Amino acid sequence: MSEFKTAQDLADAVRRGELDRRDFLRNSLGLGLTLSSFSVLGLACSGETEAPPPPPADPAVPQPEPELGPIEAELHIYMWSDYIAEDTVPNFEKEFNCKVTVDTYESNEEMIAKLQLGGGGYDLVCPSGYAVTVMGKLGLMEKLTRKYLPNAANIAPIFSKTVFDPSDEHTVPWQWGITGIAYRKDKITTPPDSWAFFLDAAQKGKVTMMDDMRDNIGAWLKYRGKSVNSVDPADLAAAKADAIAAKPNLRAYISAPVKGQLVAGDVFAAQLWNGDTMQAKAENAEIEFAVPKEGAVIWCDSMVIPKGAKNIRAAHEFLNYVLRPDVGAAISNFTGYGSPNSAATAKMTTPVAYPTDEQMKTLEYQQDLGEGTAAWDQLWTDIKSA
Ligand code: N2P
Repeated sequence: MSEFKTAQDLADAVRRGELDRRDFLRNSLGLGLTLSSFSVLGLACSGETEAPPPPPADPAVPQPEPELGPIEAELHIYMWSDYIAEDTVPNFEKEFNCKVTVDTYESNEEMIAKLQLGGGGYDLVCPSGYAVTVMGKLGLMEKLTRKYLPNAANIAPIFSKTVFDPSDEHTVPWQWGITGIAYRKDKITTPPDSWAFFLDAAQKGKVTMMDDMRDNIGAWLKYRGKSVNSVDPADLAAAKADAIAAKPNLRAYISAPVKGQLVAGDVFAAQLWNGDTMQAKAENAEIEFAVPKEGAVIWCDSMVIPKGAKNIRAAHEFLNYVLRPDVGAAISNFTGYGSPNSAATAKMTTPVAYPTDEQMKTLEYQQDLGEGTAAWDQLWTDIKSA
């Protein structure tokens, strides 16, 4: 017999904690309840009657990806300047009925600092490889939902499963390039073939180097045959001495915006990326690009969704859109950089060829400096204030 008239009364008593396990079972049997009735009433069943727990998810078996919901009406992008074709955004806005804003930055450090301050409300940002590692450590990235990126099949294998994103969880590669020297061949008799060019007082006031800690100090490390990722105090001291020795010759520390000064002839040579150099050359055919014999930085920038982004579906649609062969080709035709998208490269008028193994011997990808970052930050402050 049961002290309770109905199964619901019994369930309520259990929820109030008024019954121990023996009383619960006795009363349930008295009411003629079966095992399945317990779950209908929302009661857990314990002891001999307990069902085995579900097996833990096997990490080797991919879990289903989340549904993202419909595309939002807006998208906010934060990226390097002059890094997208003029019609990429307007065409996307029209096709997807989504309003896009694009803000620009001139260095990875500037972008990361803004995200760390919680600023911007951005849905996509464009870090270089080492900066993806930094962003990962700082918890600044959302995971991609790859089922919304079918066009990722167009990405060349060399730009997939990279050291900075081994499972392709966070990044879609954007453009790759090299940091070398842009120069006016009509103003400089011998093409610059060494970073020593910036130490030559004959260039005083007519040359610039980049306002970018990694590229600038990296160049001086290369000059002395060291890695662009060195954190060795002796290597850094030598780089500092060279950077300070070059400083009286420099008109400014300036990155992408130097293009106008090269075109106008106010600057004869500038440390610059290859693609930006090609953009300047499109306006003045006297501009050429050189890679110093000691070597240089090669990089690949990627798009990632920053933590807390609001327009996640729109971000995925934009990434999938730029991965179309014709859209990717138009972007690289404008920027002058290499496309990591093989289907896009095949459609380009003058594709930028990835360096040969021989050329790669002097080129180097940047890595996160880890605990050495503080020493580099200090070095850069010392150089700029010297
Ligand atoms: C954009 C160049 C960005 C390249 N103008 C930096 N990795």
